[in-house]
Amino acid sequence: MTNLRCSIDAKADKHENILGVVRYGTSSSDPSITSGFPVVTVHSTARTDEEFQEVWTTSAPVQSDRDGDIYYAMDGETLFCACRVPESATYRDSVRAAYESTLTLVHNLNYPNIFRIWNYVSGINDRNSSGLEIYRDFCHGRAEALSTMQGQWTTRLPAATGIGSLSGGIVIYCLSARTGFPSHFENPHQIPAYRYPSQYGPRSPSFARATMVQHSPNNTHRILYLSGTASVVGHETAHPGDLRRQFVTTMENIETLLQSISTDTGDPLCVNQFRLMKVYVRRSEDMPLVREMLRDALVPRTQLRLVNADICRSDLLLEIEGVLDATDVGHPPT
Ligand code: 3EB
Repeated sequence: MTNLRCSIDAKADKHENILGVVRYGTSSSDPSITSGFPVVTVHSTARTDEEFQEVWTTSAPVQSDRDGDIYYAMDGETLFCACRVPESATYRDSVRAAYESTLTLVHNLNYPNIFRIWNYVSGINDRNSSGLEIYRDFCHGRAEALSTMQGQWTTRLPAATGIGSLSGGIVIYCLSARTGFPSHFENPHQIPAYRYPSQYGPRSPSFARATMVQHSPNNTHRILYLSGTASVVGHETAHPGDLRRQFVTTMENIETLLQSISTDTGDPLCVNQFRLMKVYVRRSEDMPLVREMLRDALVPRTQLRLVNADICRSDLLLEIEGVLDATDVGHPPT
């Protein structure tokens, strides 16, 4: 086992073992291998003062390469891979192909347990050339590919984020484990996304609400990857148009989920264990209020970034994802 870590704005120092760097910046560009590690760019902002990067490092030496359009790096236990689906009139076929290639690659490299996926979709709430919302078009192709996974595929779906970006088509990056024993969790107050009714599109979104992974020997280092979480109760949007209430419901969803996972696993989990939190806010004018509400909810060691982005449902104003250290007791540092 190796020690996987994520930091925001850490210098991507080539003396470290870097599995991947995700730049949230002012333009889109193709993924690449740069200085020996994959770099992928999400066009998330028009403002240079809002740029940041997410750096995934590990305790073991890394090998990187590319296979077709997929750029990847691996350390013997964790595989980071990234690709970009170019801007297109419809996405179903190209997204299905990208996901199929990713599934084939993780299988061939023998890192078969995908535990976290991010999808940044430009024009997510716009319509494709057939009049279908781009997010729904994307979900269609994703579900077609993931449903080919062996066994009961819905029980193997990892934590995910599906969110808007400003340009560049669809950027997909994921983390997959050789062992890691990922376990996936659902929120008792939310219908599993893969069972959302057909009013939300031809195929349901394919993800679990959270995934727990063991990143060290003897089960001593467990990390919880929280999917994008929003103000959805059952399958419906709660409090459309009301930012404060959506924030409260989103935090309640996170707390309910953490409580339920605690009961299942015996790991006491709470919001103090967030090491990293990314918060997507639809309207830029809401960002100061969101920042203020979060200040009261978080401990200082949580690395926090707010991103002005469209959310996959046009009535959602905010979405929160993060990484929690499940083996930390969760008390604020003294
Ligand atoms: C929701 O609860 C909000 O399509 O990958 C959250 C996380 C959402 C991931 C995805 C969508 C996705 O349905 C939307």
